Amino acid sequence: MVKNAVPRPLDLAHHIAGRSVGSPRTFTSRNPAHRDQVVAVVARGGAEEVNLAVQAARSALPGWRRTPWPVRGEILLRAAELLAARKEELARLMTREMGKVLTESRGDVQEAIDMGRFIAGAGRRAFGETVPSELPDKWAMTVRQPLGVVGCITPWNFPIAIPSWKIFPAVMAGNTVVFKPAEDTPACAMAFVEVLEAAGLPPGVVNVVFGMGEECGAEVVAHPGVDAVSFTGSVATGRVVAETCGRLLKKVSLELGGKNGIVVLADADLELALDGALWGGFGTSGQRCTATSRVIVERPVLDAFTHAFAERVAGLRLGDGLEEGVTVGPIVNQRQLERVDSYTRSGRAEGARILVGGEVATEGRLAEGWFYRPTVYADVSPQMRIAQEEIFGPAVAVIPAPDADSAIGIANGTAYGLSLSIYTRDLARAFHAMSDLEAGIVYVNAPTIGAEIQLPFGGVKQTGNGHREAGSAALDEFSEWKSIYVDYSGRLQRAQIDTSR
Ligand code: UN1
Repeated sequence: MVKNAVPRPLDLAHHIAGRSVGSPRTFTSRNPAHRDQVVAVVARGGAEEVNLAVQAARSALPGWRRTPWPVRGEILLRAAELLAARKEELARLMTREMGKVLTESRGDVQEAIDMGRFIAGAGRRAFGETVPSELPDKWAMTVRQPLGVVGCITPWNFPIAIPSWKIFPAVMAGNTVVFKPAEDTPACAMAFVEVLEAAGLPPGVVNVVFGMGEECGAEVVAHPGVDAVSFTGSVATGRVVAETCGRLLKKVSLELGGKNGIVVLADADLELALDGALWGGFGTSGQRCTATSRVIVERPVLDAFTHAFAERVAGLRLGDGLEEGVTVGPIVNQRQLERVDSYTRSGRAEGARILVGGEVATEGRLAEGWFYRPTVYADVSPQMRIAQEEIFGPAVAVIPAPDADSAIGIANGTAYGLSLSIYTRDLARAFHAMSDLEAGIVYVNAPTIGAEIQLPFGGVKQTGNGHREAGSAALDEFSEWKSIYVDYSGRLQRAQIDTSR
């Protein structure tokens, strides 16, 4: 093969009970840096394929939940090691399929490796409680139980890491899975499931159905054979998922949008804050739930910060993420590109100044893809739409704050609460912020992105519905507690009654 030749498009069928299942209709996954390059031609599933996948997951359930936890853990550990062995290949596929620069794609695969290694340990550490009973000769304890068949619906922005947050703990806890990945990243999803099966996961434990949200994802959510749903995506879709699950009384965990912000106080190390805002705002082209899309700057340092920030942003290099030296990749698709641009128009109309960027980039080979120039909005007031709504692109709003307290107020003043950060050298201020910032994740002197899998991930307010993924919360999402009492006294003992004095 010629070096750098474009690989042939993959042909992707659904993966049900370990076998390929096609659909009459297909869709394509494209390289966002060169939209004429088709990465995969993919089966487009609906109710029928979802039904097959649910049946396969239900059939696999009794055997899988009886498989001992440590045995399940060993399979997951092997999967993590296989991911590590294939890291470079998977990272390249990811950059081709959704555009993030290669170093970040490697990080995405690494996050899945970390998650696999972490959760595999639960095989021998899935502790319950043993608590003394109030009655003699009676035993009281808890054990974790699987939920049953879990529907996992995942986004395109972390196409291997986010499936790993869900699927690793779901199968660790003894559930079987119907996996509906985002339509922009089917090849990454399939590669992840191939790794799981190569590691020894029995067929039918994880089944993949490809398709569109309304046609396919909605069927997974509503299917009576799906016991619980884990969804990461937009607030609008999350609401629909929650409504359906509410009606059907299914356990549902939602990880939705963010409007994350960095607070820069006057005493901050400005260089450090600039580095943080640049990485937090423009890493993954701003397409992270955790992306820094606001920087709230205390007046005394506003001009110095804004000027230096705009200069650094202008120096970022747009391009194909596989190319050396490129720091910002494309936007995942045309719809998202238009969405980002519509926010620039909105910002302008509301009186923000566009310091750099603010347009689609089309020079040279950039015209082949969906590229948006890294953008800084200045003079942004907290009520503007660009300061309130999730943009999910390479655009950061700089918002002036008269003092430290109002900066915290502005940071908290959105409907979301995923990730917030503060840059300050003042220890007391940092500790106050740790308590006062309304977010599931808080950073001090670090940007809003870069969560590690050993701590719980998730947010407050409209970012979710109170669940967390990964960390010590990983199994909670995918298991239920069963409280068990064993009375070996040989007589009827009445709790609360025979004990009362
Ligand atoms: C996401 O954008 O949905 O904390 C996940 C981070 C990454 C995960 C982001 N580790 O930025």
